[in-house]
Amino acid sequence: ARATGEHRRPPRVMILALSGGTGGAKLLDGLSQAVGQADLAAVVNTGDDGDFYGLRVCPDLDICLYTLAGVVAERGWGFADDTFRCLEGLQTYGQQAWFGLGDRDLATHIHRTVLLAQGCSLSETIDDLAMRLGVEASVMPMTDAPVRTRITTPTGPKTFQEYLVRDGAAETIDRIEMVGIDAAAPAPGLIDAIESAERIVICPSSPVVSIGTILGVPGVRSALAARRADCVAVSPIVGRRPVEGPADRFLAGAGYPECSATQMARIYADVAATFVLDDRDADECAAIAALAVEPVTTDALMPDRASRARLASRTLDAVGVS
Ligand code: FO1
Repeated sequence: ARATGEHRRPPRVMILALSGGTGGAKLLDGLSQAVGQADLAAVVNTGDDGDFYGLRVCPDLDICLYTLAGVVAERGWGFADDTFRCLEGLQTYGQQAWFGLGDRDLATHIHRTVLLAQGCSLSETIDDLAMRLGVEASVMPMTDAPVRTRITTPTGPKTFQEYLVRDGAAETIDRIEMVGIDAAAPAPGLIDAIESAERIVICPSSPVVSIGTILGVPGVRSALAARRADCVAVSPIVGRRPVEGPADRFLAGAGYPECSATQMARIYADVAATFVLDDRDADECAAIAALAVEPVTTDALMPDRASRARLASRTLDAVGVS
């Protein structure tokens, strides 16, 4: 198999979304319900990527692809109804098996690794996976270069997945680094997509280790800042707590003093002129407005597919798309 990219239409991106894994993918699903996949593009964090048993695994990209393909498991990652026979076998052979790679999911990583070995770029492999999974939205990695998030705790440096999954995000963080980011170029088409999108949505993913990593790719933050008026960010923090994952630990590890919607709006103030936050945090609107960011309140939780579509519509409405 070779990635052809033949299914790609000429880019006519209407909505460009910046996303990490689970929380971001839920809003991507909402956006795809609101505008249709043909008018949706997503740029996705690759700092969580890693190699397991010689296979390239791209958790955030796969979560976004599986969600848009309608095959994601209920828990938000991996394939629905997957089995773990291969992982059990690996355990029998004394291999580490703390990262939950299901049998069907492994086919994705094997196929991607085969394509990479044939000389395809990461973008080409994602195009191919998207086409074969029936995803019509344009999904791209933030970069084709290897960028890896390194988390240093009192017990030493770890990969992102070692910190989050193997060690359960139990430790405080001393340092967060995006190894390789200074030498990384934006993925082909990314800067064009930022320049030509009608509106840009920053999904409710971690501002440090998901969106922060995308913004750290040289050239991305400044391209986005030029589109500030058309860019809206959605808060991943509700009631001073992360909706999912240990975003508070990552914020503290990156040196941000508080975990609040206002802190999110402050982090994005140079790139997003509009900020969607939860009704419960309406008392923060004045502080957000003081940043020259327009606060828009709504129910920002997404417990089901209908609420994803509703939040997506409200978010687009906040930047004049109805
Ligand atoms: N998250 C877990 O909490 N435990 C796992 O075993 C796990 C396996 C896994 C396999 C493939 C994949 O694409 C994602 C997976 N995730 C797992 C999710 C992932 O660790 C994180 O949610 C993202 O990296 C954060 O966005």
